[in-house]
Amino acid sequence: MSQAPKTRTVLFDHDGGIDDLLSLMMLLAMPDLDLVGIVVTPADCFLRPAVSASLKVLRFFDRLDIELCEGALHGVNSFPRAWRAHAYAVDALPILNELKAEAKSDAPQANMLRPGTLSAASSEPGHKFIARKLRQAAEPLTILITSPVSNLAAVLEAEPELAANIEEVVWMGGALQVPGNVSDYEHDGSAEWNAYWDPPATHSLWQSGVPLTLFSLDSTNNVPVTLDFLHRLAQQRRHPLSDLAGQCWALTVGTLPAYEYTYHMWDTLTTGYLGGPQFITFREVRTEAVPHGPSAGRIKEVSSGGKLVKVADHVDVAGFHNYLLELFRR
Ligand code: AGV
Ligand code: CA
Repeated sequence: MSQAPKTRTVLFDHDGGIDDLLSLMMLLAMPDLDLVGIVVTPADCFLRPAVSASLKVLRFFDRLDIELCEGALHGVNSFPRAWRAHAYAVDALPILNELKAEAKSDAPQANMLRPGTLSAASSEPGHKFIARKLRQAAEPLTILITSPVSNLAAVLEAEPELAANIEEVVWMGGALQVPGNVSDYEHDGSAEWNAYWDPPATHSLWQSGVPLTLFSLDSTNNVPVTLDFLHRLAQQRRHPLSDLAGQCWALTVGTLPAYEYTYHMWDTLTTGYLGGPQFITFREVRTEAVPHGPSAGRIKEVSSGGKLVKVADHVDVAGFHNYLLELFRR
């Protein structure tokens, strides 16, 4: 429980949800972390506003030098369209649309941020980008995935030897001892959405040798977005990053009761592990991923065989909240 955060070089694959964009802010605020690339996967988002919002977050941190690519692979089970639309609101937040004097920036992506010219920074498809970054890596990379795993699964299917250049895959996905969050025709509800978008890709990643740390719903169920936390964040909104984060979380408060009433810190807990591992305990578990059928996307514990993964278990919620509040004061 007491290890200090490691210095890491990180590739981030996210899918443009509100907590994905909050995760991007966290990574950019973490001192001991080198973010070397971003892929925006068209899963729980519409790609154009999600890419645009991501670039605006990079601009907010004056980090438009970080390469960003679009995911080109698609899963078989589309996310609910109302969820996919969340990035439009983040993209429209005034705090991300203030063209400050330094927008003269000669960074290559700066012109992408003017109305009417919004597009991705690079035309390289996300999975090719990840493969290239792994091939070129001088030291093993951490791959943080807060979206489905389609890109990494494709990379490792094509070039399994690249697994040697991965220090750790940290993924928000799955539900082991708790119900899933998918509610869909022809499905039994045992899967979590990131695993369900592309069950064959999830299954494929499970056949690979990469070290995997999993933030399933078992751990993220501990961290609903509470009004008490949002109130504390509001008290420090003189810090622009706290103001921005608070506005993003405020968008989640009205989440449709027809699905699940509460928005959780799914991706932000997962991302927080990179900077504050001391707030989380883990257990080692053998697991399998179901590729097809009524339990498609389910990740289940098995007593023998399967893939040995490190699964987040208990969360020191108060400690994690304090850590987030401190991070957003930067
Ligand atoms: O299943 C959690 C994943 C996380 O990566 N996403 C949201 C997070 O980005 C899907 C999801 C589950 N419930 C949702 C989701 C909800 N109520 N709104 C939006 N997305
Ligand atoms: Ca996500």
